[in-house]
Amino acid sequence: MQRKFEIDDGFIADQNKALEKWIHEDYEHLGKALLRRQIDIEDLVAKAQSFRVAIPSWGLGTGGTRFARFPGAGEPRDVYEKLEDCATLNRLVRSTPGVSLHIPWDQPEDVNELLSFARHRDLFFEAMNSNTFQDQPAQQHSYKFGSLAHSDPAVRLQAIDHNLECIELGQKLGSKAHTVWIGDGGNFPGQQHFRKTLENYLESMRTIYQALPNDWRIFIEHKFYEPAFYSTVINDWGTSYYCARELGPKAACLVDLGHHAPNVNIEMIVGRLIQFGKLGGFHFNDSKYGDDDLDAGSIKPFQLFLIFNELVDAEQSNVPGFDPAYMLDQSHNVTDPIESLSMSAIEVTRAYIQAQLVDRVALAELQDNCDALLALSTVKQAFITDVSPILAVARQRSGGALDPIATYRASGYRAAKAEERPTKIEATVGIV
Ligand code: AOS
Ligand code: ZN
Ligand code: ZN
Repeated sequence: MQRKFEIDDGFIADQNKALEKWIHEDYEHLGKALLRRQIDIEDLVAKAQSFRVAIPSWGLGTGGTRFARFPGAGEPRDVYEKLEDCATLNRLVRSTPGVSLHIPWDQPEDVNELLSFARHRDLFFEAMNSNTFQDQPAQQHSYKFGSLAHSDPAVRLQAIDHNLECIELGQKLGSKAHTVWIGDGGNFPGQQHFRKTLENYLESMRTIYQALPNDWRIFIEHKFYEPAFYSTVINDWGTSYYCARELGPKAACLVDLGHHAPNVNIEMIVGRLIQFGKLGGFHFNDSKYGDDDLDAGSIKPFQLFLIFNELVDAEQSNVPGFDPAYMLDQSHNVTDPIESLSMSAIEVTRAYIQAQLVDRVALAELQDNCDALLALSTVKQAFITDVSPILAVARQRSGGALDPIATYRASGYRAAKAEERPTKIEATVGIV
């Protein structure tokens, strides 16, 4: 077999040498500043080192829009090449060993081969994802008018079976969760009966839930529009919460940051789901208008921080059953996916570490005393603290890069992959 190009640990260590002095100087300075706030910087490094966010297999390729897709040279052509890129990403940032697969896009011919391919690269499999929003070749029934919520029981059955196959495959791969996002909905008023379609969905999900192993969780991902433009069956967190409750303890809600109406207070939804014991996980990304699937923290970093403020608060107060799955869900149209995913992994970790800086004892007192201004500034103080040296040192101590993007570019990885992976001509456009 042809030897594939890899970024090795030695190369990363060499690249780190040039930056080490300055970063460690900044780290020392930050350590002193944090000590004045009774915060031990070493604790934060340990937290950053243990933070994990899973990579969506579909995020490794160039996404595209409804209008066009501009394939990037050297992009992965199959699940193995996606895993190669995931391994590279994880080598650089050391916080992304989990991969979330999408079936049938990533359907392996040989499950054991895929498993050992991943293990050899220190990767493992996070939540499985089903796909009943697209028709596949040779599929008996079309999902044009829905899947799990379709009016025709035969279509529903086909969609149920597909989800069961995903769970079965996931069990072989060591996954412990299944995410269900459906495209079901209507484009026009009157097209769908709201109550009937939700009842159909629930009936289908009950069958899937019954097949779920006891140590698994099923995540319900809501979305308020697209591909249906008038109504969606699982449109918001309220509907998602209702369904998760109806199904049982293994079902929980997944929050994709791009799946809410503009200006919705997402951190508050997160707080509510924590309180109700139904926060299953996240698809982190960012957006300006809709489900833009932009890099995490690129548009609204304060929102990302406020979400983590809720998560860290729950973590520190030991909320029973609190164990959300963190995943990215992005689509890259104009950037190299490995670079964008590195940035996002770093930004999500940044928000997590910044949220650790909130003085929660002081905040609780300010809240009790109705001191709105100082409560805000307590939260803001954490957000404006530049924790970059903590993130860099954490990566370095785990064997990763002080500057992942510079190291990646210096390695020539993408150019090497362009040689190894001659592009397939693809006419497809768009990814959701
Ligand atoms: C769709 O908008 C959702 O975000 C899903 O998570 C979807 O499965 C994923 O984006 C892959 O297409
Ligand atoms: Zn998503
Ligand atoms: Zn989405």
